[in-house]
Amino acid sequence: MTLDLFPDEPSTLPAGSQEWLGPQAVVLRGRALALDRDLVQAIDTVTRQAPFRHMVTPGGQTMSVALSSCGPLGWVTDRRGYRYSPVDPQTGMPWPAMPEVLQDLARQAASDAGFANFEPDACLINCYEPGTRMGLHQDKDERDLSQPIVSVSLGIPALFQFGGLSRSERPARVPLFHGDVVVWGGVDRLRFHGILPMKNATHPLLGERRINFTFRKAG
Ligand code: MD3
Ligand code: FE
Repeated sequence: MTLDLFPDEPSTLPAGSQEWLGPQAVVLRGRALALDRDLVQAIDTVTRQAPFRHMVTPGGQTMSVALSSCGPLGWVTDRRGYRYSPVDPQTGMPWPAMPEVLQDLARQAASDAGFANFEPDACLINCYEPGTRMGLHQDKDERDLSQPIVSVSLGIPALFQFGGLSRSERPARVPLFHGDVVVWGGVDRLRFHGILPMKNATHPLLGERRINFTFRKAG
């Protein structure tokens, strides 16, 4: 028999491997695995204060993905548009503080990927259930687009779409698993991207959910 050193990861994608999706976009497989329990604790702490909610886009569509945020700025959308806000519109309170475990992970991962001194001021937390999706979009609401974005995936797997600088370019499909971290910056920062409709699955820590953190320097 063979010993499974990485029971949470498919054997073809060993924890610790790096996959470059572009000149300045890299998947760090399993980079957050050892922290997973602390990260789940951080989700609970944040979402007790700023519960997951389904926001409405300027076009009037309710998002299938539920969102929360922590840190000095949070991302919000309503009929008036997309923006970063220092307060949670649902409570009128500042967003919860960014837990240290999240801040440290984001800084470390950015630095591993070649982006020194990343200081995120916004952490969006997306919650996906089976059937939910995030359509192709660009992230361009941040003030300084020279700053990277760090993303951390937990829970059930997703198929990520990684496109080009125009919507018409056919996107590549990249599976993202529990514990994967991705860093995007520089020439890859404005690529169109999305998440295909989530398949049914269950994860031992998170049940029928996928949680994705994205760390940004928004202000
Ligand atoms: C590529 N979230 O919150 S994270 C988002 O898995 C978002 O929840 C997806 O897209 C998710 O805006 C994907 C990966 C990601 C984030 C930002 C990017 C990929 C990116 C910015 C530029 C290019
Ligand atoms: Fe995005």
